[in-house]
Amino acid sequence: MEAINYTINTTDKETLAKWFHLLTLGRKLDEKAPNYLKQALGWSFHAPYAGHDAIQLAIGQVFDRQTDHLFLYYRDMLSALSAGMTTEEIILNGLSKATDPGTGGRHMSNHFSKPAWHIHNVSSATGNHTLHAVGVARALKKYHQKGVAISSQGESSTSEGYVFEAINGASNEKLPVIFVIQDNRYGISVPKKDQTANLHAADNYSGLKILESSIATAKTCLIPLTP
Ligand SMILES: Cc1ncc(C[n+]2csc(CCOP(=O)(O)OP(=O)(O)O)c2C)c(N)n1
Ligand SMILES: [Mg+2]
Repeated sequence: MEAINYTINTTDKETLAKWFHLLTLGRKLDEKAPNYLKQALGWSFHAPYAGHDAIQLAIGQVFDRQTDHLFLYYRDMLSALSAGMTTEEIILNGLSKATDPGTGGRHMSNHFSKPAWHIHNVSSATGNHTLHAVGVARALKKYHQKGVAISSQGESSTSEGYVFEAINGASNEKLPVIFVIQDNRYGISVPKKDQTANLHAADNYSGLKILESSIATAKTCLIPLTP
């Protein structure tokens, strides 16, 4: 995966228009989703992504559905749209319809998935899909496949023991996996300082070997938000 530095001056208008479309479309759906919930039409819960826009746009844009594997968390609505899922597909999941491309309406809302495109179903145990991503990355390496696994989560879920298992295992076996940690300073209602030892959750893993570049990536993914 190539690192490219985009600026407003060097990015072509077509690309900027595509991103602007995704950013505005995503916010519309982010605001609409809780109304389905209030109208009792579905959407078992909604955790808005507003404020996570930049990193989520980027996650979807770097994802290559031919080679990569994407593991999103419940707040990743724009990541799903940016990766190419349609609003209709997301609403079909939210309203538990049989034509939901992920699970045929069996999973909770905001469990964004489309297995045909390698956007995988994840567990509702928060952060647990880090292990799934590492497993897929292990297979990519073993069978000499191109591509990477991209796993996304919030900062507080990195406190879970299985997240350590995943990151430690990926480090030990040098696996092609990117852990994106979206830091909004809260684990739902718990402030970050009560949940994680370091200011940047990624720093809790800084002793692991060969992880420097991943941690740098995670740090650039940290976005300051005003609560
Ligand atoms: C194992 C487990 N424990 C608790 C929960 C309930 N829960 C869901 S999200 C969440 C907080 C996660 O915070 P963070 O990882 O920072 O993500 P954010 O919602 O802030 O983006 C909790 C405690 C859960 N889903 N799974
Ligand atoms: Mg958080």
